[in-house]
Amino acid sequence: MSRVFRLPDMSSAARRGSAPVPASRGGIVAGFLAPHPPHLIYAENPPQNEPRSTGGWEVLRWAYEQVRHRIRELAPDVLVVHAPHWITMVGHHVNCVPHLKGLSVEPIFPHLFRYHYDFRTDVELAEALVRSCEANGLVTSALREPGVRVDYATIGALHLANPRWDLPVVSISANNNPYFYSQASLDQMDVLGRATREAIEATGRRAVLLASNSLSHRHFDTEGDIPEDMSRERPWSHAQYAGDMELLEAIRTGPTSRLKTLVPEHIAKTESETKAGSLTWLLAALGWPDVAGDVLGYGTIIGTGNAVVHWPGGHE
Ligand code: 2X7
Ligand code: FE2
Repeated sequence: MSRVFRLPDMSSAARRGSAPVPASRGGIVAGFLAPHPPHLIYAENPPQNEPRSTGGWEVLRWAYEQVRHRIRELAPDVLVVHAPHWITMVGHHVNCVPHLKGLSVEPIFPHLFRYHYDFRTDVELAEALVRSCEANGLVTSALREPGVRVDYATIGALHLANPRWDLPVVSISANNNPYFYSQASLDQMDVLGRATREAIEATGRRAVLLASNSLSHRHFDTEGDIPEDMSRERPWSHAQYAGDMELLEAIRTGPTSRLKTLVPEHIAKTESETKAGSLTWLLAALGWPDVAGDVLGYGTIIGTGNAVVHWPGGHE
């Protein structure tokens, strides 16, 4: 048997001005590139997810074990996540609902991901982020309506980084127009990153940031009798793989300022999901630090490239 799939295309919108928010004692203690494909949670068989598997995609899941260990060592107050499948057409939205509980279903892979979530928002930081975005000139909206279903890219990164769900969360949407993509959109993520850092510092939080993005994003559109059949798993093309390796080599050697030009180039070569802006947001929030990223793992998922990467924050 084989199934046919289409992944959604993602892009984003235009840039506005900026104004600073005063800083205090908190800060970003780490940032992770934290890809969310539902296959990883499916493979792990957590009690929250309805489908059952026999495993698969182990190397990426082992990388996430290191992420969990590092987050525990850092003992942050909050996880802040930017995810490409919470798409908002007008402005950057911040989820300010105190308690999120419900069922998140992956629309293309419902046989892999039907996840029962139940977690808390750090409302004070979420509201501070809304104000900081506005002060930085971004079109911004606070989601305060309870009951809106949380997307699988937000849940995926959060579960994989912290399956205990014992930290509050601030979740940010991807301001995307799927019919428009330009450098200006990524420039706006630079402003969003700065606004995020300022809100974290103003509220005194020690925060870990999660950029919920896959890399190369062309993918196969069929799967085998069991989705975790790893004999079918390989890069969609050599060019996609080579594009990912070029980016990861630059990440591994640093400095991150090189990524300002390399990320858009990588998007043009590989249709990378980073065009939704999460990675640029993360690096901007970290202040484009003069360091290398620690690549903890790389693997393909239905042909897409996925890397788990750790960047240190300035406040360990
Ligand atoms: O959302 C995704 C993705 N980014 C990559 C691969 C497979 C499924 O979903
Ligand atoms: Fe995705």
